[in-house]
Amino acid sequence: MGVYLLPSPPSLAVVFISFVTLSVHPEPALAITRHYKFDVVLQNVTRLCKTRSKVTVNGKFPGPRIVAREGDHLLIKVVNHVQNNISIHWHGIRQLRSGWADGTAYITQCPIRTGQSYVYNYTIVGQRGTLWWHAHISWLRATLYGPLIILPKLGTPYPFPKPHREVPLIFGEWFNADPEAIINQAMQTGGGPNVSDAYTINGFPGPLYNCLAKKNTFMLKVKAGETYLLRMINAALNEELFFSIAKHTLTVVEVDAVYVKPFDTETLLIAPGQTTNVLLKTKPRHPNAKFFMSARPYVTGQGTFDNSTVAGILEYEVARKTIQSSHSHKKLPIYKPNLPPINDTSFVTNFTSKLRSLASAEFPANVPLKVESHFFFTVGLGTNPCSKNKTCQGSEWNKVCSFSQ
Ligand SMILES: [Cu+2]
Repeated sequence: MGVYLLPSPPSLAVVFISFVTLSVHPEPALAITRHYKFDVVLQNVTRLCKTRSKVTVNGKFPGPRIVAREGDHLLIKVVNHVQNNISIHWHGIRQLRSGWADGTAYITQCPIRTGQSYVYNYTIVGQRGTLWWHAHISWLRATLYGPLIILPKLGTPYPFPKPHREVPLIFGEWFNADPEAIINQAMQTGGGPNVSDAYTINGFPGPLYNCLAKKNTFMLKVKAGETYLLRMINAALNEELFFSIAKHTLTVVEVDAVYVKPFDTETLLIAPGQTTNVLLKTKPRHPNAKFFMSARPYVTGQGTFDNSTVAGILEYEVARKTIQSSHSHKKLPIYKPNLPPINDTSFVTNFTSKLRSLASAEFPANVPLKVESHFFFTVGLGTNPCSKNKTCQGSEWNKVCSFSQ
């Protein structure tokens, strides 16, 4: 059972360091340098009642979170203790004048080899919100991922009510098999890769899968009458996901580390790689019920995919004085949300059309209003003919070889 809460910012250490910086320089320079160390190691992880050795950062699944402020400088030392080549990508960071720290293997850097290390060195410029980090080589991102949280500059409030607590919610996929073996097989046959065995929330598949172990479900404990900021990240490998919390409304306030015009929704859609911050206002009084927080894929194409539902549980804390009362142990009912049908494109179109810039004085929408050039985009899927005497599994028995745009 995982309870996963962010400490309320700012931490004392940050305040202290910033104060020292402030008193040395005549100009207020509130940014600081933050150091992290990522040891990439194998770790036994038990999910779906099965224990598997997985590639992790610091033995954690999902990996540790990075918390920084806008303007801060990050120094992250990644040490590779496993047999795979590794690189870590800082998803969504603009990397202004630090492209070599982007972490895309064979594009901006050679991967880190076994026994070697690399220090990612970059400054967060003009960005604040929820991003994430993940391995950027082969399918190692199946288990190597974690939140990258950028708080506003010290003393700068959010453009929405200050939440009581902040909670990262990361969606992922769990494979009982070794994800590297799955993608290697797909590369050889030219077919689609085998699908995952479960989706996860903060690494946990939840009670709808065939494993009733208590440690299989993410629990979020909340107080009545408070506002929570859920920092949602879709770290699933390929699937877009619908998400909803039974009998609760979510207010979308930020997408991909950009503030948006707040809007209320019962359900949201989050694409792989995307992040979405929502405010969750809890019920004014203890509801004597628990609530599923569920996600399942939105799919319209052909091909196989994991058609299952992950659920975490939203649970209200009981006030101290009622804990000893006789009915505190009674079984509470659990409500489940109604998610849209798997191919509900009209829901998706309606939802995405609600995403609008905040367009405030502080965060204006300075976009070009005059169209000067028109572009024609095409999207295609390439196939190679299957070589003689070989069996291929791509469309029309060819090998799927590329995706082009
Ligand atoms: Cu990415």
